[in-house]
Amino acid sequence: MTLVEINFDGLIGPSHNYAGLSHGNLAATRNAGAISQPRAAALQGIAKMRANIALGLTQGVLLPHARPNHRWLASLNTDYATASLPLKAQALSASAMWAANAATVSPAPDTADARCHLTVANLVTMPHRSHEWRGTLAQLRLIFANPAFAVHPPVPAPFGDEGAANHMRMADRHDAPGIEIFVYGVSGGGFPARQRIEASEAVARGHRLDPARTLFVEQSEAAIAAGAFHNDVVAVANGPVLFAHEQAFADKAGVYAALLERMPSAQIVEVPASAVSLDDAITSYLFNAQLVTLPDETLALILPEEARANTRVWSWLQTMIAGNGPIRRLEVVNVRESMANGGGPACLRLRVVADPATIDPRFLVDDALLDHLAAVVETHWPETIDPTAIGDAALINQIERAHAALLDTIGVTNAEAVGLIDSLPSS
Ligand code: SUG
Repeated sequence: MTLVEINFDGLIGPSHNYAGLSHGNLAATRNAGAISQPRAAALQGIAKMRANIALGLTQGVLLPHARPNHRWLASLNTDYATASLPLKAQALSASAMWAANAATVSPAPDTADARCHLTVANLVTMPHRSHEWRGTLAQLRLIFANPAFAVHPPVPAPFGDEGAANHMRMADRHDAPGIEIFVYGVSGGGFPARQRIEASEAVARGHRLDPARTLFVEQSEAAIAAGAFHNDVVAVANGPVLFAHEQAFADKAGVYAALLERMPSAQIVEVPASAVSLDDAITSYLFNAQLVTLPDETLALILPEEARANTRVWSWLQTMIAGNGPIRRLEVVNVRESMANGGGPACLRLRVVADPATIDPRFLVDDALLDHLAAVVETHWPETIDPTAIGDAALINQIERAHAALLDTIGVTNAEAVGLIDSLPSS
C-alpha cells in the first residue's frame, strides 16, 4: 500500500459568478457585481491541474454541485422563479469549487483505527455555503467508498467548520504519523470568525486523533480583520515545513514551541510583516500557494500570478529561493477568475493522503480526462454571467444542461446522480 498526497481540485462550475456573498472576504466584496467568465474560470482550473500533473503530482477532481440548489430553496418554501434575488444568488453559487472547504482530512497514519478520516465541513457561517454539505457528503462517499476511508457528516450548527482551510498536517513523510494543527478564530475587526474551536475539537475526536499529536491554535484577530477569513490565506504546511506570516496566529511563540516540542524536525519559514504586510499577503495570496513535495522530495510553491505581480512579495520569494531554505522551487499559475472571489490555488484543492488504488478511478485525472473535461466546458459552460441577470431562465437552463453533460462525461450513473444532484427536479 503506497500512501501519496492526492490533490483533488474542485472543477469550477458553470454558475461561477460575482454576487459578493462572503462578508469578510475582501476580494469577493470588491468584485461584487462584476461580470464573471465561468468558461475561462474552469479552463484556468483545468490548466492548473495539468501543470500539477506535469510536475509529477497525483491529481484528482471534485465535481461542481448541481446549481441552483432546488432542494435547499424548497426547504425555504420557495423556488428559483419566485425566490428573492439574494436567495437566488445563494442557491446558484458555484462556491463548492473551493475544495479546501469541502472537508477536513486526517490520513491513516494519524488515526487510531488506521483509516483515512474525512469530515464534511458544515460551512454554516455563510448562507450560500451552508447548503454545500449534502452534495459534498454524497460525492465524498462515492469517491472514498473503500473501507480504507471513513467519511463523516458535518458537525452540527452553530459550530462553524470550514474544513481543510483551517487545518494543517505536518509529517516527516506523507506516510508517517503526523501532527495535526486545527486553527480556529474568535473575532476579527467585525468580520465573522468562521471556524469555531468546538467544531475543530469535534472533528479531531471523530477522526480518532492522538491528543498528544494534535494542536488547537487561535488565528490572530489582526489576520481576520485584514481579510484572512481562513487560515490558509496566512499559513500553509506540508511535510516538515510550516510556511506562515508573522501575524497568522494569536500566540505565534506558543504555536512554534508546541510544534517543535512534538516534532523537533519541523522547519518554520516565517515571513516578517516588515517584508510583506498582512495586506500584501492577503491581496497576493502568497500563503494560498500549494506547498507540495515533488517526486525528487524537494518542496515547491504553486503560487497565483497575483503573487508575482506584487513586487514586495515577489522579491521576498526571490530572496527565499536564493537562500538555503526547504522550499526550492516556485511555479506560477493563472487562477484569476477564482482569485477575484477570494479563492487561490490552495483553496481550489483538497489534499488526501491515500493509496490511489483505493479511490474511485473516475475521480483521478490524467491529461486525457482533462481533455474531455475541457471539451465539456468549452461546449457547455456560459461564457459570462452578469450577477444581475441570474433570473434569466435560459441561463439557468444552460447551467443545468452543462452539469448533466459533465456527469455524463465522468460516467456517473443515474442512481449516483440522484445523490450528487441534491436537488428536487426543476420541473
Ligand atoms: O468562502 N468565496 C469563498 C472563497 C473560499 C476560499 N477558500 C479558502 N480560503 N480555502 C468564501 O468566501 C465568494 C462567492 C460570492 O461572493 O459570490 C465566496 O464564496
